[in-house]
Amino acid sequence: MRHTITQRWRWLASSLLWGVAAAGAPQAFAFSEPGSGNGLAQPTTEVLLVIDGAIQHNNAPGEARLDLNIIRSLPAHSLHTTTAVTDGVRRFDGILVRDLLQLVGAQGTLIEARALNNYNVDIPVADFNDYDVLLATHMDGERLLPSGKGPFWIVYPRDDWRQLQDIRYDYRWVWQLHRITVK
Ligand SMILES: Nc1nc2c(c(=O)[nH]1)N[C@H]1C(S)=C(S)[C@@H](COP(=O)(O)O)O[C@H]1N2
Ligand SMILES: [Mo]
Repeated sequence: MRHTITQRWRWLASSLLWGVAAAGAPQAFAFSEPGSGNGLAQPTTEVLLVIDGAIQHNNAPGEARLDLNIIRSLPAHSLHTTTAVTDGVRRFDGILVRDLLQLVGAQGTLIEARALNNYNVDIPVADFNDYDVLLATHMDGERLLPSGKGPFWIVYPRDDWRQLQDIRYDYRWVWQLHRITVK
């Protein structure tokens, strides 16, 4: 991406200001307050997923605000599976939910996954250790959009495991995911 001269100067000026603020008044600096930023990058584009609850790493008071850049910093993973709501085998791309939970230092045994349409469900964290469950960003190479199943869809490797071919797992396939609370 190309930036105008003005954008560059603005960036430089604000970097310098932040630098001075950090050097001059470290005690009063927001990022040094406990709970308002430890070890997690700040989002630089639209925040698409917020994780709160029992997490060790955050970038805002009590929560991790994640944009696509932060999410894409985790290893890419893909799987092929049929789903309950589409025809045939689909390819999904994204990241592993367990990598996401590790990124924020999740401590709990359950996650509450919440969707844009207010659907919500508790999912045992054990699922993500037992199976390569995806936080899917793409289906068949197309970005999942909020008007469909996006911005994120929790996708189980259903076709690889007989035990996942069950209604108890189907309702954990949360689409339009936008918030996770670790409990
Ligand atoms: N965002 C969102 N995700 C959701 C749902 C929902 O209503 N909204 N329904 C769940 C349920 S109950 C099931 S069984 C699966 C499959 O969806 P289906 O009810 O359309 O077959 O998606 C799950 N994910
Ligand atoms: Mo369902």
